Amino acid sequence: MTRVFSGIQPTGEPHIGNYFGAMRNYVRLGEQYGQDAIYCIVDLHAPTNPLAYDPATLARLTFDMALANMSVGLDPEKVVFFVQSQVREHSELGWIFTLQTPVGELERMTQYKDKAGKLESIPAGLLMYPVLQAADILLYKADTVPVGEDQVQHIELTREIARRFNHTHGQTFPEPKAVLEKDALRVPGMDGQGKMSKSKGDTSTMGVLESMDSIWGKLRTSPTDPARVRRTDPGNPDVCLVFDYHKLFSDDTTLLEVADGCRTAGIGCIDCKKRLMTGIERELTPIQARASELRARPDDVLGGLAHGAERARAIAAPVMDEVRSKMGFLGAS
Ligand code: AQP
Repeated sequence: MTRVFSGIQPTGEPHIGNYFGAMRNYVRLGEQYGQDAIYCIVDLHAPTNPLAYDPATLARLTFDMALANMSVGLDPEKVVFFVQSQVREHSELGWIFTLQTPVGELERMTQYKDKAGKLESIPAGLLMYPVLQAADILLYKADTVPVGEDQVQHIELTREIARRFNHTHGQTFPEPKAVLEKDALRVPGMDGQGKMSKSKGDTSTMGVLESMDSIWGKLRTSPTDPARVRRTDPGNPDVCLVFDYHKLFSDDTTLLEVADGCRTAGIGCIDCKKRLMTGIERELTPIQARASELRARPDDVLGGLAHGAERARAIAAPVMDEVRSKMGFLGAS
C-alpha cells in the first residue's frame, strides 16, 4: 500500500519553487491516493530558523499557506490536510527519534549548514529539524514523500532513522522514498542567487498569489545571460534565468521561439520576459481567482484544516501507542 506524506513550512508566501517543486505534485498524488495522501503545514518547524520566524505573522502565514494549497487544487475532503501543531504526536515521536540520532549525522545536513552559517546563535531546534521531519513522515508510516531536490538528504536521513528504530525495537516503520518533480528540481530565485526560497525574502521569490504587476516589476529587472550586453548580442538561453522560468510556464512553441530568438539576437530580453508573463498569467490567474473566492470564506479553510487534524490524529494515535509500547514506557498498551 502506498501512503504519501509531505510538509510545507509557513515561513513566507508560497512561491513558484514550492508550487512546481511540491504543491502541484501534492494535488496529483492526492487525486491518486485520496485519504492516503497526507499533507501538513509544518508550523512547528517554522521557528527553527529565527531569520524566517515572526510570532506576530505565523498564524496568518499558516492560514495563507492552507489557502494557497487549496486554491492550487488540494481538496481537504479528499486528502488529509492539516496543521502540524494541532497533532501533538509529531512532537512526541520527534523527541523519541532525537534519542537515537547521532548529532554528527545532523551536523552533516547541507540545509543545516546553510542556515546555521547565517546565525550568530544556533538554536538546537535547527539542528533537530530533520529529526522532527522524520517523525512527521513516519508517524503516518508513509513510504512516499513528494519534495523538491533540496529535501532529498533529509529523506535519506529519515530512512536511516526508520532503519535504526526497526533494528532496535523490531519492524515498525517503512523506509520512505522521495518523489521528485523532474522538471522543477530546484527553481532558481528571481535575484539569480541560488534557489528560490521564502526566507530569502521578496527579491528571490515569485509568489503563487503575487499580483501580475508585482511579478513584472521584479521580472523586468531580473538577471539574464550576463554575456548579452547589447540587444544585438546573441545570448545563451542555457545560462539564462528567464529561460529557466520559460521551461516551467511556456508551451513548446514559445520555448523554441525564444531559445532560437535569443541565440540569434532575434528577440530582446524585455520581449522575451513579456512572452514569459503570458505563461505566468495563464498558470497563476485561475489559482489567484480561486484564492480570492476562498479568502471570503475563511471558515471553509479553517474547517477543512480542523477536519484534517481529526483524521490525522486517528492515524497517528495507534502508531504512537505501538511506539510507546516498544520503547517500554509504563502504562503503554
Ligand atoms: N526553489 C525550489 N525549487 C523546487 N522546490 C522547492 N521547494 C522549496 N523551494 C524550492 C520545495 O517546496 C517544498 C516546501 O518547502 P518548505 O516550505 O518545507 O521549505 P524549504 O524547502 O526550505 O522552502 P523555502 O522556500 O526555501 O523555505 P525556507 O526559506 O523557509 O527554508 C519542499 O518540498 C521543498 O523541497
